[in-house]
Amino acid sequence: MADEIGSPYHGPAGGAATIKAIDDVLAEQGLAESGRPDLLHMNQHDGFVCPSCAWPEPRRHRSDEHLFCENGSKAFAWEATTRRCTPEFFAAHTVAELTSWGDYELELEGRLTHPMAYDPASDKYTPIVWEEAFARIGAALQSLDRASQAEFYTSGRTSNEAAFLYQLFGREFGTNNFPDCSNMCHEATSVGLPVSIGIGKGTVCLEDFDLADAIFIFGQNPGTNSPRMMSRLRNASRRGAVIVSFNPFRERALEVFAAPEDHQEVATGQGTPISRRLLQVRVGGDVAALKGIMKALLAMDEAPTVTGRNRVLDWDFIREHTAGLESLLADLRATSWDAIVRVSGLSQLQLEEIAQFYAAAHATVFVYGMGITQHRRGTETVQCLVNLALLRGNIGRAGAGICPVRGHSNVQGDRSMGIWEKPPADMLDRLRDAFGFEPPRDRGHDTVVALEAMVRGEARAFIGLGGNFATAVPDTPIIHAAMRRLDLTVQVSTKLNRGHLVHGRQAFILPCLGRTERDFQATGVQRVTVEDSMSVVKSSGGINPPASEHLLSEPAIVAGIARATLGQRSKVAWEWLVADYSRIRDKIAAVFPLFEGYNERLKDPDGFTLANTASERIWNTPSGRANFVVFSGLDEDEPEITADIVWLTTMRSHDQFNTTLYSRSDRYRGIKDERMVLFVGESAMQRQGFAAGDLVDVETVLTDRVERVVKGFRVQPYQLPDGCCGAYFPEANPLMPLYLYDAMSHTPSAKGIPVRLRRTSVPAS
Ligand SMILES: Nc1nc2c(c(=O)[nH]1)N[C@H]1C(S)=C(S)[C@@H](COP(=O)(O)OP(=O)(O)OC[C@H]3O[C@@H](n4cnc5c(=O)[nH]c(N)nc54)[C@H](O)[C@@H]3O)O[C@H]1N2
Ligand SMILES: Nc1nc2c(c(=O)[nH]1)N[C@H]1C(S)=C(S)[C@@H](COP(=O)(O)OP(=O)(O)OC[C@H]3O[C@@H](n4cnc5c(=O)[nH]c(N)nc54)[C@H](O)[C@@H]3O)O[C@H]1N2
Ligand SMILES: [Mo]
Repeated sequence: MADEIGSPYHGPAGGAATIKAIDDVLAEQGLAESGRPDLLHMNQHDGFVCPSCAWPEPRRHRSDEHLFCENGSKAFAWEATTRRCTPEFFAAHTVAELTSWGDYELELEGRLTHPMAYDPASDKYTPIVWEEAFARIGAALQSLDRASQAEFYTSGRTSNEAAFLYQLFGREFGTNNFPDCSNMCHEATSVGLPVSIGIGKGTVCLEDFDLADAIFIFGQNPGTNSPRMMSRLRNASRRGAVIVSFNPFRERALEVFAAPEDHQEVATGQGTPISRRLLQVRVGGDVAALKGIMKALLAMDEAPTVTGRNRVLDWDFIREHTAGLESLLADLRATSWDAIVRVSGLSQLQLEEIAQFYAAAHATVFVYGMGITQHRRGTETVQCLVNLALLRGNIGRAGAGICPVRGHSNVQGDRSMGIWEKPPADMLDRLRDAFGFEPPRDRGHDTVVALEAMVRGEARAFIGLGGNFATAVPDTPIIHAAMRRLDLTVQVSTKLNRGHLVHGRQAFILPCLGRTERDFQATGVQRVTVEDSMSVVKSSGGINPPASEHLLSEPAIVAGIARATLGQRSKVAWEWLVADYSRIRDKIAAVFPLFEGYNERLKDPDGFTLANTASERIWNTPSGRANFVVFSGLDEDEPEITADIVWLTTMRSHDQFNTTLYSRSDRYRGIKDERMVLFVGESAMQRQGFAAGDLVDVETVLTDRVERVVKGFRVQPYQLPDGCCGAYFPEANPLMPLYLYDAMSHTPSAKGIPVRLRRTSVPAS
């Protein structure tokens, strides 16, 4: 029985199971023969950048070093698959029928092969030739009353070249409406860090992981979401660095990890312990934990010793480089340990011990992910984390710094290319000078604002450059209804997904090349460029033939739509740019000074690193200093936690990439072939009288009048802090209210949803 409902994972993360998982996914996608040799090209100089996460690879690595991981292999197999989703498939299924399919089944159909247009008479997608698709899309966009009625969404797999052309098109068309996946992800970083340290990106490089004495990991699950980071953590742990993780879930890879390339660890099943402490902070309790550590640190700093004072704050750094310390100290003094303990779910002793680890470490790296950013006060939480770093001067020196782990492999690059609803004036000036048109100056729509415009019926057209917008966003039932009222939906995609089924009056699926495929244009084979989580820009070239002869590259598709929409009035030589991507890069260099000499600098096969002021201790803030920013109060997630409210967090399984499901299992959390699982802590189980395997309905506790219920989750008892539960994204997205977002960054609160649980009224089928 215990096995049927899933059991926790006892071996180390990684190890033999990883090797088997890679073999399994290659075989499933028809790549048993070709897959392994192809994977050797991943992240290598002559090959393609992994289409999965944004974790960087080492510079000047040995050429025989494997630079792929389990989940990168899944992403590769998912794209390089031999399965095809052809016009015959679409002829056999109406959209209404496909809507009843699961997300897993939809993508399993394989690569899209032909451009398709929705035919309302048959409720089916039918093939269309590219030029006609472009012409109809262009006509629909031209028919809008205002350019701002169109939403230009980008997902973070898009190359720099495609992203640059896309923003160029949107702006020449007349709008800054560029909602992107980053708005649901690290926007709190992009908004919070500039106030604190004057730049919206992380300050560390890979080598800092080898020099750090301590590594603190907040709300990030590297064993699943950036597995190549595990080798850094493993090395750090082995040389005695203190790793501390803050996570409501005891994620297996944060406990112990066996490197798949270490034959001994694989053979013995003995991994390397990773976290010295894994603190099961409550969902939304990170600010309280951070304040507790800072409060303990302050007490240590003030404690008299025989030799005078035992200074643990870096006073020289604070005096020379920072502003705002007094307010921070006043806030810490005014915050009681009782409150800290209650909200964090951690004891004073636990937090004091972490403060001691921190004080003993000469250099500390602060890693964080979605557990920090996807909260109602995510931006301020990021800033609170920076406060802790600044107290000991842990920014801008070796082995220390802030490490936001970005999601999609080029999400950071897309922003660098101007996929941004609030473009700086100087960027727009340079865009005008480079192309000779006047770009719009008003603020455009981010994801939340775009969704609101759809719900109000103001938005009329949606174009998605990659991704699965309709599935990834909050309040999915409400948004689906709104998107079905749009005049036009266009999706540039590699695989069939729910976004194609949630369509407007006119709808198009435009299939594109993936990163693993060779990209031929008029002047020959092209390479694209991407920027990783540590601001390293490098080039990527596909190795496989295209999945279908009818595919176009993303830059070619954007250019096709642009030409058809703007016609004679365009000032951009679209075809000329697409014929040779180095021409696009020259234009990028003209618009973005950080990319000066772009093509030249790419000659280094390791790519180049974009300048980062904060890592040089240059603080690009109005005061010219790094700022301590006070987080008022402790509760990241109001309203008050009352007895029957449980905080729901939503996260990824080990077998998914966002809305793409590689399987329905979640190895490290002991879940086999199911997704409608609700992880519930023992105390909540007892209070509610639930037993393992019970079916429950989850209802969002709200302040508006909309009912948000998802029925039929199976209860999985789990070791979690009191008052917390967890479910998978995107199954739980109907529970996530659109209005529940961080006011500063508009990041939806995917990691803090107040819910009530009750036994299911209608048995789930
Ligand atoms: N294989 C794979 N790789 C991926 C992705 C994928 O889906 N699959 N997605 C990519 C993308 S776009 C992104 S943004 C990243 C996401 O990577 P992560 O940031 O790791 O994202 P999540 O899995 O959503 O959640 C991270 C962790 O936060 C914890 N958590 C939840 N709530 C809280 C909280 O309140 N406080 C704290 N401290 N922790 C909390 C969860 O238990 C989980 O371990 O990964 C990228 N890489
Ligand atoms: N509840 C909840 N919601 C969340 C999150 C959460 O943690 N919890 N996380 C949020 C985060 S961090 C993010 S980043 C978003 C993700 O939102 P998105 O980035 O929009 O979603 P993905 O699932 O990554 O997109 C998958 C689709 O991308 C297409 N695709 C894959 N490769 C390519 C390519 O090379 N080119 C093109 N054009 N298309 C391609 C395929 O058709 C595939 O179906 O979701 C957010 N939503
Ligand atoms: Mo993300």
